[in-house]
Parts: sequence; C-alpha cells; structure tokens
Amino acid sequence: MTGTDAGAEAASLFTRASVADGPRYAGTMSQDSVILHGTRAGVRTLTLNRPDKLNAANDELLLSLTTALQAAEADDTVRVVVITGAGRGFCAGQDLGDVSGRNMTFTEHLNHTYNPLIRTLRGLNKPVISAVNGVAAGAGASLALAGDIRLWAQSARLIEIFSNIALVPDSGSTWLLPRLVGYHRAFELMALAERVDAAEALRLGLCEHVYPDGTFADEVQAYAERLAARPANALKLTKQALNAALTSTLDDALDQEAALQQLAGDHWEHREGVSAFKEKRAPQFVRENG
Ligand code: T3D
Repeated sequence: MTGTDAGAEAASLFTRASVADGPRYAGTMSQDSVILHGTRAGVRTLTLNRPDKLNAANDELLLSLTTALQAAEADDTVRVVVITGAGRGFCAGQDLGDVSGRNMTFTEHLNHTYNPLIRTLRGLNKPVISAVNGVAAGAGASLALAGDIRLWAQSARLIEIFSNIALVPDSGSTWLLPRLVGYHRAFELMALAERVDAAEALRLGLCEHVYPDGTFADEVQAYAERLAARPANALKLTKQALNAALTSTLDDALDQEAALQQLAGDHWEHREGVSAFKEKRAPQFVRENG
C-alpha cells in the first residue's frame, strides 16, 4: 500500500463505517486534515494523517493535535483519547523538509509546538492511549512513550533517532525513557539510535500490549472501551496522584493520596462502586451527566 492509499484507507474507515452497520468512528472528519477525529463509545480517536511522510510532524500537525487534545478534554462525552497514525507509520518525528526555511530558533520552535503538545497530553485529565501502529522515531518516539497506556502493533518499532542528525532527544524523551529503562539503557538507545521492535518494547516496559497488525485497530478500540467504562473521576485523580508522585517524596505522596482520596470518596462513583459490590452486580460508572 502506498502512503496515499494508506491515507485514503484511514479516511475511508470513517466514511465507510458511518454509512454501514454502525459507525466504527463517528464525528467530524475531513479528508485533507492532518488530524482525523472520530468518536465511538466514549473513545476519541485522533489519527495523525500525513501517511506519505510516515506522519512526520509539521507545525500544522503539532498545533492541531494540541488543539484536538484540548477539545477532547473539554468534551464530557469523551472518556478516553487514542492517538494513532494513518498508513504504515505512527510518527517519524519532525518533518525534516520543514526545518531549513524556518523563522525560529530550535528553542523557540520546541516551546511553540512540541512542548505545549507534550504538556497538554501528559496533563490531560482523561486516559490517553498511544496506539503505535508503525514506526515511531524522534519526537514520534516521545509521543509513543507519552501515553498513559501504550499499545503496539506487531510491526511497530521505536527509534530514539535524534543522534542520527546530531540532535538531542526532546519532547519528553529524556524525562520518560530513563524512568522506564534506567539511565544506561536510555543513553545507549539514544546514542546508537537503535531500533526497538515490539517484543523488545514489551520486555523493556515501553508498551503494555502488542497486537497483530491485522486486528490492531479493533483491539485498540476494544481496550479503549474497557477503559472508558471505568470510573472517570477516579482515573483522573489517579493520573494526578501518579504524576505528582513521579517527582515527589514519599511524605508528599502520602499527603497527596490523602487529599485526593477525599475527592474520590465524596464522588458518586464511589457510592456506586460500593453499592454494586454489596448488591453483587457490575458497577455502572457511565452516566449521561458525568
Ligand atoms: O524543533 C525542531 O525541529 C527539533 C525537533 C526535533 C524532533 C525530531 O523528531 S528530530 C528527528 C526527525 N526524524 C528523523 O530524523 C527520522 C527520519 N526518517 C527516517 O529515518 C526513516 O524514514 C524511518 C527510520 C523513520 C523509517 O524508514 P523507512 O525505510 O521505513 O521509510 P522511508 O522510506 O525512510 O520513509 C518513507 C517516506 O517518508 C519517505 O518519503 P519518500 O522518499 O517516499 O518521498 C521519507 O522521506 C519520508 N519521511 C520519513 N521520515 C520523515 C520523512 N519526511 C520528512 N521528515 C521525516 N522525519
């Protein structure tokens, strides 16, 4: 399949499904957009859509993705966000064709594009799944690592490729990767720009699950729907607690847990969970008015 065919295939998933037996994804979608949006069963799927360039990131894509994440946050019907790529790539990092004529320093560019994106993604009050359908390189690798849950297709691979063009890893890779694999393995992956395949990614803890390429999109949707049925307020507070704990002392984490537990315990979700346990039924955490 060529990149163009792959883009058309990704776009046609929306078109075909919305007229067939129940939409696979529904919602707004335009074929020329660099980010395709689709929502089904509380799952908002954002698809990077520059398949001819393995979804390499230009400014339009980066700013649109940040805006799309903010829109997902503001939409009460969205309970889980999935980020994936159209075609055979997830994201090949910065579009290298876009760099030379740029009217910004590297620092300005990162502060204008990648850093707001990663901050928005990591700060989202809803679970974000990085659905890594193919190669994730450079800042695309950072994006692949940044999700709360990382699901990989069998043929996906991750490359901390920055040193091939004599740059420093960015978009959060220097913060995330050593926390996942330790300083030394992180340095080696970055220094040698080694490819990490799906089996190795699973072993290293860079992803939670690997699925066959052929059923990947369906597996991701099914996983995301499981997550969407969980208590949204409790997951929001869990994210806040974990993110704060990543840089805090045990003492601070205990204080934080005590404060957040009050917010969780006062919420209707907690009462529903306890009632469901006593009544020996499944809890119902999805309500129209949140
Ligand atoms: O602010 C700043 O600018 C600093 C921020 C930096 C963040 C970064 O991400 S730096 C890292 C930038 N990315 C790269 O260096 C990766 C470059 N790409 C590759 O090395 C390879 O494409 C891959 C290893 C990712 C995949 O290889 P392969 O063999 O599977 O595919 P391919 O044939 O190389 O690529 C397919 C097409 O995508 C090809 O176009 P063509 O020849 O068919 O017309 C290729 O040029 C294009 N493409 C892939 N990556 C990029 C790209 N075009 C522009 N920019 C890319 N990053």
